[in-house]
Amino acid sequence: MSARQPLNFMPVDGPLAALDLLQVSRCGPVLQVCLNRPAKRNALSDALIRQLHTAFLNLPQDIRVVVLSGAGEHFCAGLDLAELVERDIHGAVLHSRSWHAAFEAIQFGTVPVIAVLQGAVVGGGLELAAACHLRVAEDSAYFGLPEGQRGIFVGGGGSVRLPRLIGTARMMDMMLTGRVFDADEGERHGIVSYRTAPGGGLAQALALAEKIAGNAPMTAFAVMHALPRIAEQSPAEGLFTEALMAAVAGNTPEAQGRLKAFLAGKAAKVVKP
Ligand code: 1HE
Repeated sequence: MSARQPLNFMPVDGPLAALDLLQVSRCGPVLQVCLNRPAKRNALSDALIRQLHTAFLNLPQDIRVVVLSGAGEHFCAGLDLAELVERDIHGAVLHSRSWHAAFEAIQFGTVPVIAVLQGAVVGGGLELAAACHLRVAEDSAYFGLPEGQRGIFVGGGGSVRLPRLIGTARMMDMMLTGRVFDADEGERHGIVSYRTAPGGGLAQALALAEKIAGNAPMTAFAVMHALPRIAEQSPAEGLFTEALMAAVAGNTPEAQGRLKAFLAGKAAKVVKP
């Protein structure tokens, strides 16, 4: 972890500092939340899920982007299998719902979240990555859903988010055959938004975070909250929701200021890559 941590990240105070399974630090408007159970490959225990939920419900108000990472060689080995045994049916439903609540706080929280992925991104780890808004993968990353082999099913929102990301047929293949995708395949299939060399994930995520932090907060809100909902609506409803969201976003003082700046020749043009 320390090799990946730029020097200008500072520890945080308050409730986030008390979370012993996460390492939370900040650099200006960017908060880094790092899963910190490397000895267990960042497996998601009940306590770690609770701490993730707490972290995303208590983001400092001046934070504009979160970078979610995992300490060590692997992003996350998924559900802590040591805790799976001895759970009755009611307990299992509540357990899955606790993941849903925590991951909802990520996907539909206050700021965009960029996941930095290396090594294993499997089972619940892939479900967690799917709840984030962008995914940066180092070359070492690989993606699997070993639930099929373990005799269980996804329970962290994977059946809702992953088909939308990679397609139902591909998810069926992963769960039925244990197929694992490497970073190239993950990129081709839509899991990975950006690829980097080993050790480059955090720097890439920070460069993206800087761009995102420069956006108008209402635009970030519209992208996070309106866009996925519109995608689930009928075209007629979607267009109506879009019109309302566009009117709200366009009438903020910040939008007005940005439009005037462009017209005065004071804002960046769109540049061909
Ligand atoms: C664990 C877990 C875990 C590692 N729960 N303890 N997830 C899986 O089925 C993936 C299971 N894990 C693995 O396949 C491998 O551990 C990895 C490929 C992730 C990493 O391999 P490696 O060789 O680097 O580590 P390791 O030696 O296998 O594991 C190191 C330790 O972490 C070891 O414990 P130790 O006490 O013997 O040192 C492992 O037991 C422990 N460990 N992964 C508990 N997952 C809401 S539903 C979601 C459903 C799912 O996520 S199912 C998928 C579960």
